[in-house]
Amino acid sequence: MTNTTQSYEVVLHTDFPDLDLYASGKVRDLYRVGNDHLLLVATDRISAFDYVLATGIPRKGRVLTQLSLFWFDFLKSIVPNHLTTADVRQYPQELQKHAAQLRGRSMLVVRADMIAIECVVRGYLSGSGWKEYKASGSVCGIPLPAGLRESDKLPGPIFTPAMKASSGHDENISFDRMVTLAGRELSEQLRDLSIKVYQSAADYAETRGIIIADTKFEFGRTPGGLVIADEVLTPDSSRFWPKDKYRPGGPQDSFDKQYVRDYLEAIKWNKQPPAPALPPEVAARTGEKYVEAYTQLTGHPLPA
Ligand code: Q0T
Repeated sequence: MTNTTQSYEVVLHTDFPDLDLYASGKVRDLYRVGNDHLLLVATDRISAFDYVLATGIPRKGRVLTQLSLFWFDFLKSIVPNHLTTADVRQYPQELQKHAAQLRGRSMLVVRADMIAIECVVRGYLSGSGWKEYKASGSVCGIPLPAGLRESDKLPGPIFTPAMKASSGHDENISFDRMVTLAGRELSEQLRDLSIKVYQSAADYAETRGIIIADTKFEFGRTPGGLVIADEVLTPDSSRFWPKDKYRPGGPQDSFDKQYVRDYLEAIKWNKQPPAPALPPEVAARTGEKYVEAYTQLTGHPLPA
């Protein structure tokens, strides 16, 4: 058997000195393009236990971008999105000099007025939802049946909005609180749309052997109306669980970050900055898991 090792350029930081940085997240950078557009660039950065690690994950930015593009297309009859194009040849002239850096990992999107509430949908009981349920029997004010176990499937998907708190962490809020902040009509529209989008994606993913336990959507207003923005239904915005390993009654392994978490636990990192580097084989195997998530969900190899 021949064993070849492909090497990939890993991008930790984008470098576009001539562009205006609009916003920068843990793993993505947004640049202003003209008045009405933004360039969303997914790096190969990875976060674990709330910190961005010192090592990048080969092909991660490409997987997250291509997966978002897959879902935008899959969901287009349910919800309009912010995508203008991901074909670099169609980007404005001023971006062409960066074509090599942008190909596969970027999207040109319409600039939106973002709604400052994260639209979270949960189909399974995990993370902060499980914590809240254990303490109160409900999640974001939604009462749930007694006797549920960690990672159990809920009777139906629930909408559990959240907001960035001053700590930088997300804080779950009740639907009533969302109504106070965003108004009843918009809140009901976002709730109903979020649940429809989750249901349609989760039903599809299950046929491909992946459980989407929960996910977070972000919406914005554009001159053309309400759109789903940001990245959608990626491993960074969702919990993906391999269906064949699903065992309710405890936490589930993460489809994509498990090698990283296991390594960080093994070296007993105290989870305070600076975040450590990863051994090259942990980074490489994690990259393979991201690619596997893409291939399993879409049924296609990751575009070269
Ligand atoms: C946004 C206007 O984390 C974020 O960005 C990090 C790079 C979230 N974020 C999104 C926007 C978008 C999008 N997507 C848009 N289409 N229009 N703002 C800003 N921050």
